Amino acid sequence: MGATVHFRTCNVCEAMCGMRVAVEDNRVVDIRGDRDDVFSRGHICPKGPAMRELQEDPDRLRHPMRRTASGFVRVSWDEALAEAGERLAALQREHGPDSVGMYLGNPAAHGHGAILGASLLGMALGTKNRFDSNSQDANPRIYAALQMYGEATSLTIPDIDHTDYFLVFGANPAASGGSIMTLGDVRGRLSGVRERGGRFVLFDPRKTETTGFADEHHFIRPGSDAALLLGLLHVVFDEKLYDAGALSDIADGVSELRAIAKRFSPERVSEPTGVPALVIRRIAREFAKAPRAVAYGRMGLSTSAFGPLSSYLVDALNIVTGHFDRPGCAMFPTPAADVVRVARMIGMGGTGRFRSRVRGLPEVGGNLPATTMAEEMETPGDGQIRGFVVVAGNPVLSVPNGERIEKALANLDFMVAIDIYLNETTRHAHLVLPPRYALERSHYDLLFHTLAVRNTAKWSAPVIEAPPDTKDDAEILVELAGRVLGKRISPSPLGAAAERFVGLLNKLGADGNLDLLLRMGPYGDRFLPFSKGLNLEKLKKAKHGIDLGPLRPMFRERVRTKTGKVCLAPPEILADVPRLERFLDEVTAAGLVLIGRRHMRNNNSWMHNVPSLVKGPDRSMLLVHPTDAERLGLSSGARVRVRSRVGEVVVGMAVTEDVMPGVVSLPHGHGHAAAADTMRVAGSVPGANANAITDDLYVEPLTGTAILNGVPVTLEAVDAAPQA
Ligand SMILES: Nc1nc2c(c(=O)[nH]1)N[C@H]1C(S)=C(S)[C@@H](COP(=O)(O)OP(=O)(O)OC[C@H]3O[C@@H](n4cnc5c(=O)[nH]c(N)nc54)[C@H](O)[C@@H]3O)O[C@H]1N2
Ligand SMILES: Nc1nc2c(c(=O)[nH]1)N[C@H]1C(S)=C(S)[C@@H](COP(=O)(O)OP(=O)(O)OC[C@H]3O[C@@H](n4cnc5c(=O)[nH]c(N)nc54)[C@H](O)[C@@H]3O)O[C@H]1N2
Ligand code: SF4
Ligand SMILES: [Mo]
Repeated sequence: MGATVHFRTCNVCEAMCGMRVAVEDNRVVDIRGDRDDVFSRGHICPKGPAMRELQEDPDRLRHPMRRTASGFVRVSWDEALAEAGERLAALQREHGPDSVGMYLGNPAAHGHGAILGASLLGMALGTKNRFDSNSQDANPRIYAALQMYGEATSLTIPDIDHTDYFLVFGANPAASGGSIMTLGDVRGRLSGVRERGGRFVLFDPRKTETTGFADEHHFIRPGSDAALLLGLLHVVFDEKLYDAGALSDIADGVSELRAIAKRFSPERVSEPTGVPALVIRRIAREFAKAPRAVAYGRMGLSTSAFGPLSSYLVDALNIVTGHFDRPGCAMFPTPAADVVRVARMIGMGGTGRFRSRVRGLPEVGGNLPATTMAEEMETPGDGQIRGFVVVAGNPVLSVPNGERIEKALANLDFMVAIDIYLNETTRHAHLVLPPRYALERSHYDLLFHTLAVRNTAKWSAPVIEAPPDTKDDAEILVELAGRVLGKRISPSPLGAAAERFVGLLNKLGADGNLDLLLRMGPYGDRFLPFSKGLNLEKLKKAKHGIDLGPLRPMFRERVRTKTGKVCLAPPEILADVPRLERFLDEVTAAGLVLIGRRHMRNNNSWMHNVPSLVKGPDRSMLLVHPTDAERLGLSSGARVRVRSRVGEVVVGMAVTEDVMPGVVSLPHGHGHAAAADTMRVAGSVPGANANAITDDLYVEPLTGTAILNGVPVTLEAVDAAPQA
C-alpha cells in the first residue's frame, strides 16, 4: 500500500515550518519540508524530520504512571485524574489555594490546546504560585512593551522581508529558528537581507551560526547592550539624525531619553562594551539613514542583567529613527486569531500586581519568577507550596539552581506532571499524565502567528491515529481543572468563572475555541461577508496555509497608552539607568562570565533522546577563549570544574576564538545522568546541567527575570591531560 501524504506545521520551535509527512499503516515513514507552504517555502531543520523518531521513541510515555516504592507503574486515566484532582483539592481545602503551585513550560506554548487548557487549569487552581518559562525568557520584553505601548502583548517584529538594514543584538536565529520573530523560511529570510543589497549587523559575545548571514559581527561584553544602545542613540540625537516633528507626533518623553543618551557617548561606552567608538558612530549613522531599517534583540538581552532597559532601548532606537510601524522596519503583526484580546481577558496584561511571599519578586502576566519556586516550597508558613503541577516543563534543567529545585520537588506532599517523558523533573512526580504526541493531535500556532514576520494562518490535522485510551494536553488539562473545581469546597470567584469555562471548553474542544477566535479575528467571517471571511472550516481546506499578506501598520490597534502615543521615557525602566552606570564602572574589572548556547539539533531540555539529533560531535562542551585558557593553564579536551556562587559542574572544554575573551559558553538543557534509565539515549550523552551553576538569586530587579547570560564563574582544571 502506498503512503498517504499529509501537510502540517512543525510545532517544536517558533519558526512554524510546513512539513510534508508521509504515513503508511498509521506510521510516519518520511518527513520533509513542504515547498508549497505559504510561509516556510520548503525550509526545515533536522528537528522537524526527527518528529518521526519522537513519535516512535520507546521511552516516550503512553500511559499515566504512578510512582511507587518499587518504581513507576501504569494506572488508568480515571484513577490518575481522580487521584490528582482529589489530592490537589485536598491540599487547597486544608492549606488554602496558594498551597498548590504550577509551572508551565515552553512546549505548552506550542499547541493551541495546551495554551487554552493550561490557562484554564491556572484559573481553576486560583493560586498566586503560578510560574512559567517566561521568567527565564521574554518577560523583560513583555514588561518593556507594557511600559511603552500600554499593552504587554504589543511586541514589534522585524519586517525582515523588506528591510535594508538589520541590526541584531543577542539572538541566534540561524540556530534557534528565530524567536519573537517567527521566521518561516529561516535561511531564506536571513540570506534575503544581503541578497537584496541590505546590510546585516550582529552584536554577540560569541561568533554564532548567524554570523555567517551577517556583513559584520562584533563581540559585545555580556550585559552591556543597554550602554551600546544608549551610545547609538547619543549619536542619533547629537547629530540630529531623526525627524523631531514626526517623532513628537507619535511619542512622548523624547527629551528625557535625549538627556539620558547624552551621558553615554560612544567614547564612554566603548571600553565597557568592548565595541570601538568609531564603530558605534558609523553604525548609528548607517542605521538612522537607511530608509528601511530595524533593530532586534532577543535572549542575549532579555536574560541579561538589564533585560527591560535593553529591550526598551531596542524599540526606542527604532522609534526615534523613524523605523517603526512602517514596511521594512519594526512592525506589529495582524494575526487571524487575535490572542491579544484573550491575553487581556486572562490577566496576561499586567505586572507587579502581587509579589512572591518569600523574596517579594513581582509577577509578570500573572506568573511569578520561577527562580523563587524552590524557596516557596522550602519555607514554612501560610502559602507554602505543598502540591505542584508541572505542565510541559523540566525546571530541574531549565531554571537557575536546578539542584535546589530538584531537592524541593522531592520533598513535596504531592506532585503531578503532564509530560511525555520520565525525566530529571517528572521522576519526582507522584503521578505523570502523558499527552498524545504532536503528530496525533491537531495544531494551530495560536501564539507564534502573532509574532510572525508575515501574516499567515495554518491549521494542521492529526496525521497519526492515536491509540485508544489516550488524551491530548487540552483534554488532560481541562479534565484536571474540572476535577480540582469539583472537589474544592469553596471555589474562589475566579474558580467559579473557570467552572463555567470548563464546561464551555469541554463542549467546544480546542478546535472549537480556535474557530471562535478566527471568526472574531480581523479576517473573520463575523466582520466580513460570510463568503469572504475566515473560519476554521475554510482554513482546514488550505493544506499549505493561507497567506494574509505582509505586515501592515497597526499603530492605533497596538499602541494603547492613555495619551495614545508611545512612551519613550517609562519611569520604572529609566530608574534603572544609575545601576547601568555602576555596572559600566565595574564590568571591565570583573572576572570570567558564563553565557549560554543553542544548537540547531537540540531544543531546550527535551530532544536529547532522539538518536539522529545527538549523533556527531559533543555539543555540550564549555567554550573558552585562548587567552583565558592560557592564563589558566587549560587546553582543548581537558575536563574543567566550573564554579559559581551556587554550585559547580565538571565538563569537557574546547578552546576557540569564537567566544570573546573573558566569556565562557555552556549550553543549557543537558545533564541527563539522573534520568539515564528512563531516557536511555539522552542518558548515554548526559552532559552537564548549566543551570546547576546559574544563580537563583541573581535576577534582574524590575521583573525578577533570571540572568542566564553574564553569570560570574571561575574555572579550574580537573585533569589537564587532553583526552584521546
Ligand atoms: N541556562 C539557561 N537556561 C535556560 C535558557 C537558557 O538560554 N539558558 N533558556 C530558557 C528558555 S528561553 C526556556 S523557554 C526554558 C525552557 O525550559 P522548559 O520550560 O522547562 O521547557 P523544555 O525544556 O523545552 O521542555 C520541558 C518539557 O516538556 C516536555 N514536552 C515536550 N513536548 C510536550 C508536549 O507536547 N506536551 C507536554 N505536556 N509536554 C511536552 C518535555 O518532555 C520536557 O520535559 O529554558 C530556559 N532555561
Ligand atoms: N535549536 C534550538 N532552537 C530553539 C531553542 C533551542 O533550545 N534549540 N529554544 C527555543 C527557545 S525556548 C527560545 S526562547 C529561542 C531563543 O532564540 P534566540 O534568542 O535567537 O537564541 P539564543 O541562542 O538564546 O541566542 C541568544 C544569543 O545571545 C548571545 N548573548 C549572550 N549574552 C549576550 C549579551 O549580553 N549581549 C548580546 N548582544 N548577546 C548575548 C548568545 O551568545 C546567543 O548567541 O530559541 C528557540 N529555538
Ligand atoms: S526550524 Fe523549528 S519549526 Fe522548523 S523544522 Fe526546525 S524545529 Fe521545526
Ligand atoms: Mo524560550
